[in-house]
Amino acid sequence: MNTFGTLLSKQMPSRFVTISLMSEQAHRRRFLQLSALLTAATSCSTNNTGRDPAEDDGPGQLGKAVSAYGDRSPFEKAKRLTPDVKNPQVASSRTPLADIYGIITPNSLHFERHHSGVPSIDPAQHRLMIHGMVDRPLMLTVADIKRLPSTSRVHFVECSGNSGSEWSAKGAPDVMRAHGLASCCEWTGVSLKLLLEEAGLKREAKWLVAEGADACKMSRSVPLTKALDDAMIVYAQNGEAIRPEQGYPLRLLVPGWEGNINVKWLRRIKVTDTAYYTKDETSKYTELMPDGKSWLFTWPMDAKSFVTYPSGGQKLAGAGQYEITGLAWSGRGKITKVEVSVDGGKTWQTANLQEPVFSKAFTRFRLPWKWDGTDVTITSRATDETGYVQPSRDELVASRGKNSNYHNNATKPWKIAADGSVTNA
Ligand SMILES: Nc1nc2c(c(=O)[nH]1)N[C@H]1C(S)=C(S)[C@@H](COP(=O)(O)O)O[C@H]1N2
Ligand SMILES: [Mo]
Repeated sequence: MNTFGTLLSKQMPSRFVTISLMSEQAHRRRFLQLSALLTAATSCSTNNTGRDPAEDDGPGQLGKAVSAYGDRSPFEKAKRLTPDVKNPQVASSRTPLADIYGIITPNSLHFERHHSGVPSIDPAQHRLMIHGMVDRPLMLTVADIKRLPSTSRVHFVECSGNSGSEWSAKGAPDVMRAHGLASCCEWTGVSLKLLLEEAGLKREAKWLVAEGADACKMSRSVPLTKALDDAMIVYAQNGEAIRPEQGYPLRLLVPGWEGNINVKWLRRIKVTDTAYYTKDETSKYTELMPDGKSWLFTWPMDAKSFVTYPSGGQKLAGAGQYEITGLAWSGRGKITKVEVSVDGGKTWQTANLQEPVFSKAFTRFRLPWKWDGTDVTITSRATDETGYVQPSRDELVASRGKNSNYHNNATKPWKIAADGSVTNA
C-alpha cells in the first residue's frame, strides 16, 4: 500500500491521478505530511450507488432559492446552553466555545446575561442622554450617533462570573460549562471620548454613571480615565446591527473590563465627580476576600486561556497526530504567549498564535501534537503584554481565598484517558 492507502479507503479514479501528476512534487510533499498525520486508515462513506459522493457524476440536485436573510446548514448543531430555570429572563446562556473556529463568536451564539430579560426597543424611539457635569447636555437619537465618525474593533465580553465553577476543586466537565460566559465580536460604533468632548466635561468631572433601559436599569460607575481611553458606544456587532440580546440599539463597550459594566440598551450617561456605588458594584461583582472584606471595582479581566480541543466531553479516535487548539485573552492588552503542557504542567511548549492578535480580544492558539495513546493531562497557560502569567488554581486560591465567585482565570487541565475520552482533570 502506498502512502495514499493510509488516507483513502479506495483507489482514486485514474483521471484524478493524472491531474495530481501535473504538480507531482507539490502533491507528494502534502501527502507525505498528511500520511504522517494520520495513523489509522479512515473509511470514506459511500452513497447508495456504492460510490464515493465525490465520484458521482449524476445530475446533482437543484438547490433552494436565494433568500433574504441566511441561515446555517441544518446539519450544524452547535448551540448555546440555556438554563432550565423558573425565570429565564434573569439568567445566562453560554457560548459553546469548543465549537467555535478562529476568534469571532457568531452573533447567534454570543453568550447572554440578562437581569430583567431582553427589552424590545424601537431605535426610532430610543434616546441617549448625556448629562451631569457637562457644559452642553446632549439628547441623541440613534440616527444622530450613526452620523458621527465610527470605528470597528474586535473585543471580548466576559462575565466576571465566568469560570466560577473552577473555584471548586472539581470544576466543570466541559469548556462551555466552565468558560462559556465569554464571547468575542467585531464591534462598531463611536468613541465615547468623542461624545464626552462634544458635551464638554466640567473640571470637577471624574466619573460617569451608565444606565440601561431594561427593567433593572442596570447602572455602573466608570472612571473617566477609562471612558476617555478606549470605551465605545456600539450599534453593530460582526457587521450587522447589534442583537437585541447584546443591547440593541446601543451598548456601552468597556474593552477588557468585566461584562457587567458593558451596559446594554444604554439610555443615560451622567457625568459625576464620584462613583455612585450602585447595586451591581457593591452587593454584586465585588471580590469577597479571605478576611471577609470586599474588593470593589475589580474591573479588568486578567489573562486566561484553555484548550478547546481536546477538551472535556470530546473523544480522540486513537493515538496519532492532532492539533491542540484553544483560546486565550487578556483584559489588559494583547496576548504575547500561550504555552501548552501535555504532561500535567511539568514541561511547556510555546503554541502558535493566530495573526493578527488584537488587544483585549480572543486569541487563537494552535500546536501540532502527537499523542502516544497513554493517559495524559493537557493544559495551557497565557502571558499578556504586561508580563502577567495566568495562575494555576492553587496559585489563585493562595492569593484570593475561596470566598469569591468572580474573576477566576486559573489554568484548566483536561485528562485524556487511554481510550481517548477527555474529562475534567
Ligand atoms: N442593561 C443591562 N446591561 C447589562 C446586563 C443587564 O442585565 N442589563 N447584564 C450585564 C452582565 S452581568 C453581563 S456579563 C453582560 C452580558 O452581555 P451579553 O448578554 O451581551 O453577553 O452585559 C451586562 N450589561
Ligand atoms: Mo455578568
